Amino acid sequence: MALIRKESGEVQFKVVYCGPPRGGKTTNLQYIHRRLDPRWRGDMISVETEQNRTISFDFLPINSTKIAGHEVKFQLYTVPGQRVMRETRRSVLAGADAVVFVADSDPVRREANVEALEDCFQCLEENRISPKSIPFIFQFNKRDIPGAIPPQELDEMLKVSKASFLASAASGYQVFATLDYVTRMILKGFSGETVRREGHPAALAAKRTSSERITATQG
Ligand SMILES: Nc1nc2c(ncn2[C@@H]2O[C@H](COP(=O)(O)OP(=O)(O)OP(=O)(O)O)[C@@H](O)[C@H]2O)c(=O)[nH]1
Ligand SMILES: [Mg+2]
Repeated sequence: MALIRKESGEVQFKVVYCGPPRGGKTTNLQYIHRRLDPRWRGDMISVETEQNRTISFDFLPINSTKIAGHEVKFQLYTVPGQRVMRETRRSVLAGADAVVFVADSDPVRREANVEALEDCFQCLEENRISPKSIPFIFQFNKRDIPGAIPPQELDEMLKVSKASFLASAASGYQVFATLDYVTRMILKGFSGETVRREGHPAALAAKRTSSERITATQG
């Protein structure tokens, strides 16, 4: 649920990237961090093992513009995909305003996708969040893999009835499109009206990326 800071009028929304182990959740946030101008984002915090596995979560705060007099911030989180990290997944999903489910298009990951989706739904319900009550967006990642699972099959397997994003997070393809969409869905629900495209940092970054005027930023 959106956190509204009364003193500053700031509104924070929590977006959680879920999905099977090694599906590309962290890669999504790393790309956003690299490409977004530091004025629009904070530092990324990751807790990893030596093998780059997320053992706790990744966290990346990004800023938006003022909406209806409120300073809007999005807090992006990833859950750790490993089966044994379920308790952490449940904690990270507490208070989620939206979920991006990063499915793995690798043909050998069919079962892992289904298992992760069921786990994600259960974790939300244990936090008293109905998956239908929040924006729940599907990103089919790793489309660059030879023999990638056809999108229609992923739709059926994961019972996806809405639009999904075909992405390659490793190259950044559709990473900002996914983020842009999910933040718009949140804001639509919040303000009751569609946000003007010009004022939205994710949209701005995506525009710059497509015209190749953005340069990678570190920090
Ligand atoms: N080929 C390909 N590889 C990718 C893509 N996205 C991510 N990867 C690779 O997949 C591996 C796992 O990516 P991560 O982002 O760490 O996956 P994760 O979902 O955060 O994994 P956990 O934290 O263990 O749950 C890494 O080696 C990435 O480079 C993609 O679009 N295509
Ligand atoms: Mg990770």
